Amino acid sequence: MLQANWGDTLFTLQKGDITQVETQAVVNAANSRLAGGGGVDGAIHRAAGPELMAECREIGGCPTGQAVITGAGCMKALKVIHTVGPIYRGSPKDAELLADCYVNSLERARENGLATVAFPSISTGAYGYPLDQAALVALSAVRDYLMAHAGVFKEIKMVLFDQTALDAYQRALDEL
Ligand code: AR6
Repeated sequence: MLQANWGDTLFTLQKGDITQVETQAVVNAANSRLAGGGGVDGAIHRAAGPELMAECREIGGCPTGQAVITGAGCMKALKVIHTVGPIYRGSPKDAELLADCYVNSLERARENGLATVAFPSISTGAYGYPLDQAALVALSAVRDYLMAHAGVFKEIKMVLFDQTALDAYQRALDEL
């Protein structure tokens, strides 16, 4: 399955580069200093230009599991929502913090009246969260939020960078 309808919101899985996706809000998998880095964070900062780093510097940081919002520099999106995933340790706290990332990002989007949001697979690169487990946590958190906030969003997309990630999220969606 590549899509679902949760609380009147279309939820889709797609493969691609999140900086190229049509969406009002792009979620970034940042670090707690909002200092930029590799992976999707690096790609978003490259696409947005230096304005994004200037805004991040002004905010200063973001605790794990929380989310902050900035402009999107020269990207087509209106806003970037920076969230900080947990570094995977294999403790029960990991799933809680990862779910918080999705919930708090959706909260920032809702507060700012953004109807479409694109997420990357948070914590599954440099932060080492096993893909299959992360996919289940991500999808249940998004599903529960959308069911509890019916009609708030038009579309939520998960943008997976490669086929392995897309397959893992597809399996998780079938399992839910
Ligand atoms: N579009 C969509 N997904 C992408 C893209 C892209 N352009 N590029 C990479 N991914 P990661 P994390 C996927 O490491 O694990 C940074 O240095 C990638 O294949 O970007 O949360 C930050 O500054 C993987 O599946 O984020 C932090 O220090 C997923 O995005 C740290 O890494 C997440 O991988 C955060 O680590």
